[in-house]
Amino acid sequence: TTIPIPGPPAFPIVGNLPNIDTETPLRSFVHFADIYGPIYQLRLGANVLTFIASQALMNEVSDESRFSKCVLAALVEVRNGTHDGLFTAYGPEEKNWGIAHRVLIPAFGPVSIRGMFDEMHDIASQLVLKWARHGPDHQIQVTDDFTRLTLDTIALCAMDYRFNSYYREDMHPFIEAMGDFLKVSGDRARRPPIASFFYRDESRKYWNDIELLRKTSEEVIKARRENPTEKKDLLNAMLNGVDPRTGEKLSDESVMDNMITFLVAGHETTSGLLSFTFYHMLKNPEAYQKAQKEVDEVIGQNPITVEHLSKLPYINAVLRETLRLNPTAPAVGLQANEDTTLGGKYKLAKGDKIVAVFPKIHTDPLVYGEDAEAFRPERMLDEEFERRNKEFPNCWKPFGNGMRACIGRPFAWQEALLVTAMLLQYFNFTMDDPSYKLQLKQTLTIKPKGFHMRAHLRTGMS
Ligand code: MNH
Repeated sequence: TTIPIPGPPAFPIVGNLPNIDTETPLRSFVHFADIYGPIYQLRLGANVLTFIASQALMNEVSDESRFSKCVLAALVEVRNGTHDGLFTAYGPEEKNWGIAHRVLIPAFGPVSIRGMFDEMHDIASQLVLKWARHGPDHQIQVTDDFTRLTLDTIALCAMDYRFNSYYREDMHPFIEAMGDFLKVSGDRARRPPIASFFYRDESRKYWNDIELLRKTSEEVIKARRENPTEKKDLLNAMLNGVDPRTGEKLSDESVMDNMITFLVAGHETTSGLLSFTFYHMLKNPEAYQKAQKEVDEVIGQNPITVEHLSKLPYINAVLRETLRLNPTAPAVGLQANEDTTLGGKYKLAKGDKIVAVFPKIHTDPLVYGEDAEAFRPERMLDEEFERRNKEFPNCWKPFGNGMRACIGRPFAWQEALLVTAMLLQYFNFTMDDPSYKLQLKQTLTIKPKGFHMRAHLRTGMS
């Protein structure tokens, strides 16, 4: 026997839209889980969505024979700029997804990512210099400076392009256009299509921004074709790679779609991860001290190398614990492949849409116990991490699932380890406002809002 999925009553026409916090929808999704439990339903516009908020249900929807990724809400709008690029493709039924996936998997493999270490280090050094020169009286805009870092890093590593974000106050026109494009994509997703009539100016700028993103990408491709290099970057992989299955190469359109995709998918999430990492370390001095001690013992005052990165188990655990509590891509969309039953008693029809709410799944008390809400990196050290993942499969999913999981994970991990270690090596950080209370800023991703810190150069590191 099946029972109906619970949820708040819907208003006529608008459904549950009035129940949703417009600035931070995630807050409402967490709130409803607290009221209705690990599964509930909301009607948002034309969509009826089933939200899941426990490890058991996450484990069930991770079965790729029963469920697959669904492009939902803001992602549908982002498709206006990235089409069937990896992140916004509907799935293997779009041929370009398969070609790009197979060509790019090796390009994001451990060997290629290690080869990007020097360029990652180049940008990280620019950040260190900036904070060192500004000195301890400077109030650091944490997420802004980490966003400069992640954007400059992905652009340099992916296509040998320098935004030079640390050498300008404003943002590069490409970054400006991308930021506005993402913001408006989110806004568009939150209103009915009919409203577009009232947003003509916004709409004109939106499509112009997309045009600018595509024109710039086209120029980068053209420049590379005119001046070919042997560099093993993502652009060369995309231009020269041949799909082993079909024997086809990526079309120029597909290269452009994926170039924009890497910049979109590859910067906010990692920037948010670094921001939350420093927030948690400053709120948890014991964890901060252990992390700094690890850096001092493993690297000391020597220049950091790629070999050091695999010898930082505690910082590795800090990053995992940060993404557990603050998964910067906080939710993903799924759909049922066939009519099915979820959790043994909730009926879903083929095509029914599901939203996995990671902050709740990641704090399931059945998995993480009494202190599930606490920041305790020790629980994420390899041995316990692996034991838990065996006992509770799919309990930690900040990079998504299966064949649609994050292709950039090794890239993000190397970058986050390098930057965290280097910053701890060079500086002592303090919270700008010790009474700061975490608030989220939500776009496609989440970041800590209004989080500032100060950087004091450590002795011997000037
Ligand atoms: Mn990333 C997919 C999280 C860094 C490129 N990424 C995903 C998904 C999650 C995710 C979750 C699955 C989305 C979905 O199911 O709809 N990604 C992250 C996090 C970080 C991150 C938490 C950093 C921390 N991602 C990066 C970086 C890049 C990147 C860096 C690029 C260099 N991510 C992608 C791409 C996809 C993706 C591309 C889509 C893969 C596919 O579906 O084929």
